[in-house]
This record gives sequence, C-alpha cells and structure tokens, in this order.
Amino acid sequence: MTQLVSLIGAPTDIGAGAKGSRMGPEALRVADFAATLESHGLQVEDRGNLAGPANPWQPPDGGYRHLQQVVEWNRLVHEAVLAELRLGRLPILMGGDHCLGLGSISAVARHCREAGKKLRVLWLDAHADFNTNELTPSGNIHGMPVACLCGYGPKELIEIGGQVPAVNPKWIRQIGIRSVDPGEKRFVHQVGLEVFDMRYIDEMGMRHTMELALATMDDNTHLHVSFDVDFLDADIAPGVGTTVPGGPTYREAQLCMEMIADTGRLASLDVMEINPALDVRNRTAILAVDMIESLFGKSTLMRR
Ligand code: 6HN
Ligand code: MN
Ligand code: MN
Ligand code: MN
Repeated sequence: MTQLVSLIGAPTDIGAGAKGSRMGPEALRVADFAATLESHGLQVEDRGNLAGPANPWQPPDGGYRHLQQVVEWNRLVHEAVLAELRLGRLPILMGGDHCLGLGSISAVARHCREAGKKLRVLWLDAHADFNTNELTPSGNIHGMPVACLCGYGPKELIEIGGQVPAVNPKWIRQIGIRSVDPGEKRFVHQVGLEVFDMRYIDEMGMRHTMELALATMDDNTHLHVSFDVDFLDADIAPGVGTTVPGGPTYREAQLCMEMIADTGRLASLDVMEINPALDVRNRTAILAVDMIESLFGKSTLMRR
C-alpha cells in the first residue's frame, strides 16, 4: 500500500533563543525533501506553510518567552497534524523550533486515543527539553515541550491536546541527550523519563540502544519520531541554534534511522530546529533529508 505523506511547514523560531529556524521548512524544500521521499515510493503532498504570529523578540515574562505566540503556533500545528492523521496520512512537521513538538505530539496522542492505538515517542535530541518556567535558564519554550506533553507547564499550552497530560512519560524514549540543565536533570529523574544519553550510546553502542528504545512495541503501536536536528554531531550538522559537541556520528545516526525504519511502525515525524542562517551551503537540511530517507527505508545494506 502506498504511504501517503503530508508535509506541513511551520516557519517560526518563536520558542528558540536564536532567530532563523523560521527558514527551516524552506531549507528542506530547497533540499528536495518531497521529491526525495517520492523516489522511495511515497506519495507526498506539501500542504504549504502554517501562518502564525510573527516573532516579537521579547525577553522572558514569568519564565516564558513569547508564551501567547507559542500557544497560537502550537494550536495551528495541533489542528494541522490531527487533520492529516484523520485522513489516514503520515504527517511530517517541518519546523520551526522544537516548541512545536507539543502541538504535533499532542495531536498524535489524540489520534491514538480516537483510533485505540498505543503511542511510542522517540525524542532524538541533544537536549531533554524538560524545563519548566522555574527551571529554565533561558525562558525559551523550545526547552520545555516534553515537560508540557507530560502535563508540566502553563495551562494554555498543556491543554491543547484536549487531555492533561497529553502523553504518559512511559511512552517516551529520549536518545542522544548530552545537554541538560541542573534542575531539569533532577526533574527528568523524578518523572522517570527513559533517557539513552550519549554516555550510554558510547558504552553500549547505537544498536543496543535502539533495540531497547524500540522494544515492547506491537502491531497496534503508532511510532512518532521527533527529530531535533541538533541530535546529530555538531561537526556534521552546524545549522542549528543550539549545537552541542559529541553527538551521534553520520553512521551512528544512520543506524538509528534504519532500525526505526525496520520496525515498519513510523506513523508521524517532526523535523525541527534547522537554522539556515547558521548553516553552510544548506548542509544541515541536506543531511536531514538524507537521514529521513533512511527513516523511510532507504538502505545501504547489500544483504536482503
Ligand atoms: N532545543 N536547555 C536549554 C534551554 O534553554 O532550556 C536549551 C534548550 C534547547 C531546546 O534544542 O529544542
Ligand atoms: Mn491513523
Ligand atoms: Mn529539542
Ligand atoms: Mn535540541
């Protein structure tokens, strides 16, 4: 059966600390995202860009920067992603900064409730994105979406999914983590998030990591991948606002994507935080498209 994919552009950096990820969707289009997916047998519709509020570039207020605009953008993303899922299509959110993972994943969780599916979220990121307004060093809401999904955050944001919490922390696996703020780290432990940090990947290898992260899924599981491109090592993916050294290499990241593809369960995706203003010759968007090809089953394997 041909897989029907919908691309949704969310051109905003409303939750970020650097301007530029608002150009992420266009960078992916310039890197031939849609045509590349079609070359792997998918049928792709680019739905164009959502139109949310401009970035007023204000300092934090009550521990949040741009809360009202973040809420508006996330409502738009939630509606757009939910509409595609209800059509039986696989939505790919092209960010935009990672605060929009809240709108996207809350829509996926709502769809899973409607459809009686189990949800598994893989959060590929250098960061845990588990801050609150009290823990955050920056006020940037792209550091908070996982906490919001788990019910910790401002009412207007956590209620977007129609149920609080939108997601049970037990459904989430974080991979590639290597930059967590001190209070955030305590909170991650307190809530019991399952984190495969870089030390774990160094010691155990990507293969073992992914075997565990993908374990206990079944035929009824909807697998969502939230891919913050700063997951990748900063040497290969410079075009992000919050680079952290020591991430997965090209091959480790490919293996991660290929093992996800092998499950056959991928049902929705976020591609977040590409910042063309910080990039070199669109390298990071091109790399992201390459990784996503593997996520959809392009294989370098000779054996079948
Ligand atoms: N991201 N932990 C830092 C903060 O400001 O809360 C960085 C967050 C980065 C978020 O990359 O999606
Ligand atoms: Mn469905
Ligand atoms: Mn992130
Ligand atoms: Mn990140």
